Amino acid sequence: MKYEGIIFDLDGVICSTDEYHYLAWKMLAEKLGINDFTKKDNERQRGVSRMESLEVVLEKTDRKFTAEEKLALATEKNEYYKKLLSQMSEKDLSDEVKDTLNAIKAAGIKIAIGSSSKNAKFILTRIGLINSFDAISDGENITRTKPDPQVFTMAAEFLGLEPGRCLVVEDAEAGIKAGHDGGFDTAAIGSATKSALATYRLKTFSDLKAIVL
Ligand code: B16
Ligand code: MG
Repeated sequence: MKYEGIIFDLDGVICSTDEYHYLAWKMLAEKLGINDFTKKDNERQRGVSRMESLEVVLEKTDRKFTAEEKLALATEKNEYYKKLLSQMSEKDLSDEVKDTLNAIKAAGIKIAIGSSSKNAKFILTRIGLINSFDAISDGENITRTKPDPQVFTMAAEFLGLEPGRCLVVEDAEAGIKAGHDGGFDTAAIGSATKSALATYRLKTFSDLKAIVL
């Protein structure tokens, strides 16, 4: 087996919560009178922390905010985001993702989540995957978000594997850099395929099977 463990990013890889992040930031932007927050701006928010994501929005206004006000804005965005998440169910997990994860597990390969999000366990519960992974490394156990490798090195540690034995699957350029800098091979999907650092590029999630099985 080429890899003993696969570490999956969550938002934009396992499920489409990346779209909800975008919608929630757009709601906040519009409340601040910023009407030109676009998907292109949102690309820079993939994988990075909530507070860094807020700065991407605030670059688009001349208004100045104190640290306390910024915290309140990030909390407000998270409330919009959680409202969108609470409407999710097992129907938001695609058959392609479910079948691919099952095939990887059946081959005896360990699987983990490596997500910057503090909402990761809530999302996994909504889509019925909370008990499906051998380890979960997320925004609750890290001090630095992607592009720092910490979330992935901790996931590998939780699996009891060396980074060189694991593959990281990511939709964010920041996540590919994190995987690369942590000594992992990486499989890029979606916008992360632009990254020159990716080991593999997936057209669709199930392409993983040809790489790892
Ligand atoms: P939260 P991932 C990341 O999740 C998102 O891509 C990123 O846009 C977000 O800012 C970050 O989680 C923190 O999320 O506000 O929910 O704690 O892609 O690493 O699964
Ligand atoms: Mg992601």
